[in-house]
Amino acid sequence: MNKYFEHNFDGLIGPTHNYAGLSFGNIASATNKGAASNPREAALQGLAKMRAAMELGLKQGFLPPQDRPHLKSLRALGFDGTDKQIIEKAGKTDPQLLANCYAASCMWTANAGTVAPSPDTGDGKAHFTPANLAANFHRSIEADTTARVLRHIFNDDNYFAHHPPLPGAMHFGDEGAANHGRLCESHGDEGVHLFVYGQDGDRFPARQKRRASEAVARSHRLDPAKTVFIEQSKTALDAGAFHNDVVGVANGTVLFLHEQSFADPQAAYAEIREKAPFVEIVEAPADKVSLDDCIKSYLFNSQLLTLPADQGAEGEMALLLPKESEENAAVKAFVDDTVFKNNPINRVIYKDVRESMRNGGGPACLRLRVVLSEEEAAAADANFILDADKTTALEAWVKNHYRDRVTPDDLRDPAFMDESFAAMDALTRLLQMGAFYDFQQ
Ligand code: SUG
Repeated sequence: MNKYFEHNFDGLIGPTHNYAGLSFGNIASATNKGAASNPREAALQGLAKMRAAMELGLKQGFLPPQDRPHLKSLRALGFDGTDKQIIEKAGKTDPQLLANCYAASCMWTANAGTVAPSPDTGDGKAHFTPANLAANFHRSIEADTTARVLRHIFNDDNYFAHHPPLPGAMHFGDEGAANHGRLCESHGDEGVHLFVYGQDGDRFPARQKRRASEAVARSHRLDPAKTVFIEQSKTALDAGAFHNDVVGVANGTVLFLHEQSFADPQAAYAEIREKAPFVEIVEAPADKVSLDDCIKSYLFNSQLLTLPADQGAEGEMALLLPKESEENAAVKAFVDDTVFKNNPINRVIYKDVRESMRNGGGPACLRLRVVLSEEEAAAADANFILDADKTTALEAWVKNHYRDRVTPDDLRDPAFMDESFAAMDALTRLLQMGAFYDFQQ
């Protein structure tokens, strides 16, 4: 029998990770605007999280960072001359635009795209749609390269179907897997897909459009009897849940979420229960954990991981949470209570991903889940599937090339661009990618 495994593809955090306050509606991003970042620590924290998942016996992959500063975007916006002149001109005339072109935001691979595994699709292939990320300029410039990265790693038409990012920009704003979850009895069984979209709140705009989710479900040839479209609550959006994965996560038979996640929770739960009768809904009541605590601690931006057969009982799950959840008394009490109660969540791991958290990205933001059969996994590019040795090699690459402090002023310094490109050049050699990035063309 062809066995299926969930592979988490984390974003390898790039050398230009910085705090530029670029994401309206993302409270951490706004709060930390202008602070000094530590890209080296950020990338090592990310790799340590990947190690922790591998130590649980889980399959771990990664997506490489994108080339930043993105000179191609700066050129398209009218900056010309040599690379150095482009940085200097942009730094003088529009430092905020330069910061947009410097963002390392592709690290949050939950926004790289939406994936439907082969048991769920009409043609039996795994389908990928890169997110257009139209809501924020710095994120919208990720889509083309993300499409290229996904095609590069999953490069076999027999197994993988790649769709282009949705057209129509904001009209079909699509933020990828951050607003999508899959319920199933086991990874290889046909799954039920939950697509969560938003309507603009009073305070913050919604990024994911219903029509975008519908288009992705159509392209992926999902069975309408196995898809649910759910409106996010405006209360959650306005509290800072700019993606639904800040207030809920689905894995296997479990939907783990805050009671104020959905606009009409009872109707949503009824449809989910009808389409996925096996579902177990584990809900945090607002009187135990406030939305504010959720957003500060990223309780629900945790990875809910089904443990392999030799690591636990059938269907047993571990919750991999950010440290901030351990430090919040109400959240910690709820997590302890959840583990104590009779449900599949039996183990808890707290990891330090603070550098990412300060830009509003927790453990779940940092990974794209790709369920693959053994055959499909063998068809994917092995350079992007991790083991302990490859992780050590990536750590050495980070230590060699990354700064431990980046401030807004550094973005104006062409030497920082040169360092970043040198790092990316070395990475493409390490991963045998050829001349892959725009700056290498
Ligand atoms: O899109 N932050 C990202 C965080 C994405 C988190 N992803 C998920 N929830 N899945 C965003 O808002 C901040 C960049 C800055 O301000 O420098 C940023 O892009």
